[in-house]
Order: sequence, then structure tokens, then C-alpha cells
Amino acid sequence: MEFINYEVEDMVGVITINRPKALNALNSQVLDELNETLDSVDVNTVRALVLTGAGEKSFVAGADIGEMSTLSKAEGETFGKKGNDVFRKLETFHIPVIAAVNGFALGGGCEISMSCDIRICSENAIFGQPEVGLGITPGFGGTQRLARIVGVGMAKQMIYTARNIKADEAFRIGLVNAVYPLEELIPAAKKLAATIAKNAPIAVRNCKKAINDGLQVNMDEAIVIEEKLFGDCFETEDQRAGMGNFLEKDKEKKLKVVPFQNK
Ligand code: DAK
Repeated sequence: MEFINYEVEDMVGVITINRPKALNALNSQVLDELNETLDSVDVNTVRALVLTGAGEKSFVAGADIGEMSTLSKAEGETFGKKGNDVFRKLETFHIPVIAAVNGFALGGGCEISMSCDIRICSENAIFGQPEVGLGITPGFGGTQRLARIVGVGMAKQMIYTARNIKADEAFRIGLVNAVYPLEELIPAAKKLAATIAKNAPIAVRNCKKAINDGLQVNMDEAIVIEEKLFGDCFETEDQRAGMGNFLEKDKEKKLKVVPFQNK
């Protein structure tokens, strides 16, 4: 692949968007390659993903403005669908995805980070939805996901003003969970991913689904979604071994990785 690197270390996969000359802007080829990479992830052996950008300046500086500028309406629709499909694939991916935001996360860059489960960033990170300054609306889910993450008032302010915010403000409003010096970002992301990877994979997967699906419906329906996904964990080897280890009071064993089991 030209623009995506994918490496697996232990049970953690790291996907790097590698187009530093254009600050890792998302063109059609990047989106296609990201889609193919996600399809190639072996979720039986990889338990969490880290998504980051190449270089020390930018995570993703948005959708590729050069490519977009010449699109016809029909091509714009195709491009939008391509982006939305990949972003939704990330959001609903079987295993958790951590965005390690190492610089600019503007427009589609901020939006792709919001399709991930968790965002952490470096001190030089800059977030923003500059689209209204370009004569468009955020088109890869920004109007929807930003409001859900930071609240309606703050999302409207960021989107209407097109003002960028720095890492400390992103942390203050809850857009990121933590801020690190740049050189510590990837190690921190891998450590967080490894912590998740140690837990029972079916349970983690079901938690992701319960949170995501539950947020789309009212509480009565959400609780039913949770019940079903809770019940789904029983009779798995993860559940038997996890509870068995606790009952045996074997602290060492309790910390062991419970092997992935398809029911
Ligand atoms: N697209 C293409 N190239 C980009 C780019 C981008 N978004 N951002 C940066 N680059 C390129 C620059 O053109 C430059 O290329 P060369 O001139 O060297 O060939 C190179 O990266 C370095 O950029 P700068 O020279 O500008 O670097 P600076 O440090 O001076 O500035 C910057 C960094 C991030 C502040 C600046 O590059 C910038 O403002 N970039 C644009 C940021 C932006 O506005 N991003 C949002 C794009 S709009 C849709 C769905 C979604 C979308 C659209 C439609 N549908 C559903 C249809 C999404 C829209 C967006 O994301």
C-alpha cells in the first residue's frame, strides 16, 4: 500500500496514515487503502487498534481539498459515501480503536478521530471543523459525532466559528482523554491498547456494541440491548475462565489473558 502502514505487535495493531507531504489528508486512495487494511485485520489475534498519522506535525489535515475542489455533484456524493463507509466501519469495528492524534486533526481529520472509540493526543495537536470557511458543512459525521462527544453547545460553537482548538482545550471539553508529549504519545496509545487487549475479547466487543447501539435509542430500549449483550457473554470460555479464576482466588491466574473463543 502506498499511504497506509499496518503493523501488529503482540495483540495490538497500529495503522498509520502515511501521506506526510499533504499532512496525511484523506484522498480517495487513502480511504480505499484504509478500508482494505481494516478488512485485513485478523480480529482473532488483534484485540485493539491504534490509528495515527505519519510525521510529527499532522494526524490528518482533513479531506483532500485539491481532490475535492474539482468534483462534480455525483463524484462528491461518491467521495462522501466512501468516507462515511470507512468512518462507520471504524466506529462499529469488532475491536476498540484508539486515535493517537499527533498534530493537526482538522475537518475529516477531527471526524475520523471521532469515529474511534478513544482519543488521546500530543501537546501539539490542533482540532477543528473548518468546513464553513470552505463553504461546506462537515460531511464525515462531524455535526453528529462532535455534539455527542462534547455536547451540543460546544459543538455548535466549534462548527459555526470554524475556530481551531489546541490540545489543552480539547482535553478540557472532553474531546480527548489525555494529552502527552509527542514522543510519549504512541507508547501511551500502545499501552492503553495492550491494557484493553488483556481483557476478555467477547466482553470488550459486546461493551463497545452496547455503548454504541444504546446511545442511538431511549433508555428502555438501551437496557434491553445491554441485557442481550450481557447474556451473550455466558457460556463463553472467557466468562467461565474469568469467573473461575476469581473464585479460585488465584491473583496471578486472574491476570492471565483469557483466550479468544468463538461460541
Ligand atoms: N488537503 C490537501 N492538501 C493539504 C491539506 C488538505 N486538507 N492540508 C494540507 N495540505 C497540503 C498543503 O497543500 C501543502 O502541500 P504543498 O503546498 O507542500 O504541496 C502541505 O500539505 C503542507 O501544508 P501547509 O504548507 O499548508 O502547512 P502549514 O503548516 O503552513 O499549515 C495547515 C498547516 C493544516 C494549517 C494547513 O495546511 C491547512 O489549513 N490545511 C487545510 C486544513 C483544512 O481546511 N482541512 C479541512 C478540509 S475540509 C464530504 C465529507 C467530508 C468532507 C468533505 C466532503 N462529503 C460527504 C462530500 C471533509 C472536508 C474537510 O475535511
